[in-house]
Amino acid sequence: MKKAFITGITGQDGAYLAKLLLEKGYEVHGGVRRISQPEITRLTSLGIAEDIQLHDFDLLEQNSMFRVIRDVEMDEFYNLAAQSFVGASWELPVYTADADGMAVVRILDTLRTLRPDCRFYQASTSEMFGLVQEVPQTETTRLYPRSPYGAAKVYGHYITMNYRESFGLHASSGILFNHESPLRGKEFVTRKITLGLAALARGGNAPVELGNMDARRDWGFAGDYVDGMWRMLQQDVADDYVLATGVTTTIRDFFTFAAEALGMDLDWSGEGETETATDRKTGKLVMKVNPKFYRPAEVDLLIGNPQKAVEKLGWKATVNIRELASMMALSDFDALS
Ligand code: NAP
Ligand code: G4F
Repeated sequence: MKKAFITGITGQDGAYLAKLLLEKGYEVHGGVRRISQPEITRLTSLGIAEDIQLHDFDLLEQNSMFRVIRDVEMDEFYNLAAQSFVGASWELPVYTADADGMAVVRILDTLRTLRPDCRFYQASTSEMFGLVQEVPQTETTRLYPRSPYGAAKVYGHYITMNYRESFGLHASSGILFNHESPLRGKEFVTRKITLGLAALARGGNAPVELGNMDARRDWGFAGDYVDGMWRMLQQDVADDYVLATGVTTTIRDFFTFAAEALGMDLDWSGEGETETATDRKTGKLVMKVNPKFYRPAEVDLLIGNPQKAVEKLGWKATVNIRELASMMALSDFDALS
């Protein structure tokens, strides 16, 4: 039986990956940070909380890495933990650099010392492309991060390549474009939209307040993307791969798809800070712009080319943007019954 260790197991991707690995017969271990009450609701909602062995682990604490790598004797190490909210990274730039950048070398160097044959996955991100230098983005597109989060992740990405090339570690980076699900954190724009619309559909009156409606993202379903992570670690030779759908959508269109799934018929008006959406059926204001959600620097367009992953990993996104918006909106609507 193979053993896997997942940092960030309490997060969206950690929960889906843990479920996938359990289904494949792995013994699954995960790292949780020492807070008064570990948040394991995602593991509970997938029905796997009892099947996982949890260990104290903090990205900022080298000793916790030493202990888990020595004690768990894992075959595969998935580094999914991070300060993952781009918007917060301008307020927490040093913490973000430490958690999303420096922590990666802490893990890699401990693996190199204690467990050099363990396979390693790094959660790299399309946010590294930032002010995009090529459309669509591939594994070789020049990086131009636009946030402290993106800059920290660039370090994590390059140090993963560096340990592969310097010490022969089986270390791969997945450059994953945005992926969402009903388990997505509530501050990310897709989930914020589906939660807000579900509350409106249940009789609420508070419009969803959003920032930049023109940004475009390549959104897929998280369940597909964790399968891609696992596939990367099954290759004989470690490498880096883009996982994406190849389709890009504005925030406005995602909002429209989610609203339609809940039976709304939107009337859009205004632009920029005066943009609003009203549901023609009820006359309710359902969206207004609040400039407090604008970012100091924006990533305007992300669209990935997953060809390498399709050809080498046999990976493919299976959920399109309308299906994703509908899945999330209906899940939030049902949860409010
Ligand atoms: P998420 O839901 O925000 O989960 C983040 C996880 O990291 C949580 O389990 C959190 O634990 C843990 N964590 C945060 N700080 C920690 C610390 N100091 N020590 C130990 N654990 C810590 O993120 P996600 O969406 O699953 O994303 C997984 C990874 O992929 C992240 O590295 C993210 O940056 C990257 N990524 C995500 C996407 C995407 O679209 N989802 C795309 C590209 C890359 P708590 O439960 O204690 O908060
Ligand atoms: O949902 P978001 O916060 O995701 P973002 O910034 O793209 O980051 C996510 O994807 C990255 C992969 O590219 C991951 F690495 C990262 O960990 C995270 O999972 O924002 C998406 C877009 C942005 O352009 C933002 O300006 O939505 C825009 N937006 C507009 N109004 C908003 C809002 N974003 C948030 N969170 N909240 C708003 O009210």
